[in-house]
Amino acid sequence: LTKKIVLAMIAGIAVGLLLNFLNTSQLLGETVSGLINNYLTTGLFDIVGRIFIASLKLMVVPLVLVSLVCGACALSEGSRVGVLAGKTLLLYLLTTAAAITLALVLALVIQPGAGMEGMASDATFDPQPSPPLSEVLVNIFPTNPVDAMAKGNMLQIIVFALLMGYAVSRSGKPGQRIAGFFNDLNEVIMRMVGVLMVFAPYGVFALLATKIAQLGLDAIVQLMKYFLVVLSALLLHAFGVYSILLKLLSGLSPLKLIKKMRPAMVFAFSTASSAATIPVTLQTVEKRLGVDNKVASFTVPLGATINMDGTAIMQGVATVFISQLYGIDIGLMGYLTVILTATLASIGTAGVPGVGLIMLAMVLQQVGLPLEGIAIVMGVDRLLDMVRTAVNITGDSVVTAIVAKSEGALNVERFNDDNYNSVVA
Ligand code: DAS
Repeated sequence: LTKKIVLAMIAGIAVGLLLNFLNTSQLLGETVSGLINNYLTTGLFDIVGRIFIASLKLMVVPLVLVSLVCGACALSEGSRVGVLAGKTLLLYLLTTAAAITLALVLALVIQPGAGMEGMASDATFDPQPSPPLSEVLVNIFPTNPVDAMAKGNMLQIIVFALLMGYAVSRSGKPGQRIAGFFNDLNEVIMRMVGVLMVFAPYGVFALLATKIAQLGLDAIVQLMKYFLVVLSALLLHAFGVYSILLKLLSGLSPLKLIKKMRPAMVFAFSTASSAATIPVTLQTVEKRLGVDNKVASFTVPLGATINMDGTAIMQGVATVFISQLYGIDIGLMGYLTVILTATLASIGTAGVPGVGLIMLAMVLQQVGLPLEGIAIVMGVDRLLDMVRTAVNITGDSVVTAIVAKSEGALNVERFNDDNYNSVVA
């Protein structure tokens, strides 16, 4: 299945570029291009792509709730929830802070916005209101679990599932019956995810063909320097920082992790949504990296929601780029504020497409930079969103492996076993 998914990704990008070329070059004339656009790009491919994302999102809430109740129940037997949560949160925040620092340094050295002041003139942007931090913290606690599930409020579902799992493990016989029920239900839900994965190659192909056909590459040409600085920071972080961290803190092989996480990375790239990719990330870290469910069921949904290193990288570069465009130097204190704001801002926003830009508005506001700058970077943001979402979930899986190994909840043989390559059971 993995080979098919990677092939589907490549085919999707190729077809997308072809459709974009046919559309912009009008090689086949106005009418034929119009037909292709209506019946393929915004027709069949768009429909298949949207159905694919919907099918993934369908499984997120039931999977996160059930697997986290099972995980919390197993964990609290060993009364390790607190230690596990502490380690996970600390690593998530540290990796995000490291990501944005790397991005700021790279952008300050390469100066992507220098000499491009002209672009700053006619940009306009009306910001979405961003919630104050206090609101974000209060909002983590659900007032109604059904409402939290209906809205897919991941942090609230995590809090409720942790509480329920803990209570189940402390309820004697009734608790054992409930734990048994949730464990069985978890098996069934994982199987449902497996069934949906069969359609994945078609979904990945359609999603990418539509996106690339509509995006095209001209926006990148205009913002080439900005695009390349973000891209190189993402790659440096994913293959450099994560590799060092994994090796240092767990002794595990970074190459094996990256190779085994490919399906989840392709899903994240195609959907540009960490939340929608949760079912695949969860399955991949459990079935391929050998991480025990009691750890993965906690660290993966949490990571998809609060750990967005790729997003923090885009924000770091975009802040420097915009400050250069407008000739405003925010100084060292400004950059320290950016690191703090972007790291904390990533906690309050879900992993869905484009959330990075909303958070960018929050960061720019904090340091007094004009939000109009967002309108300039928006053109290439869709493509960068796909890459940074893949980095986001890679960060989730690295921290998951480190924490699992430190908790003795990682099957090292399976992690090192190259043959174990099934994405789903
Ligand atoms: N697309 C977001 C995610 O799902 C990241 C972003 O918008 O920056 O992680």
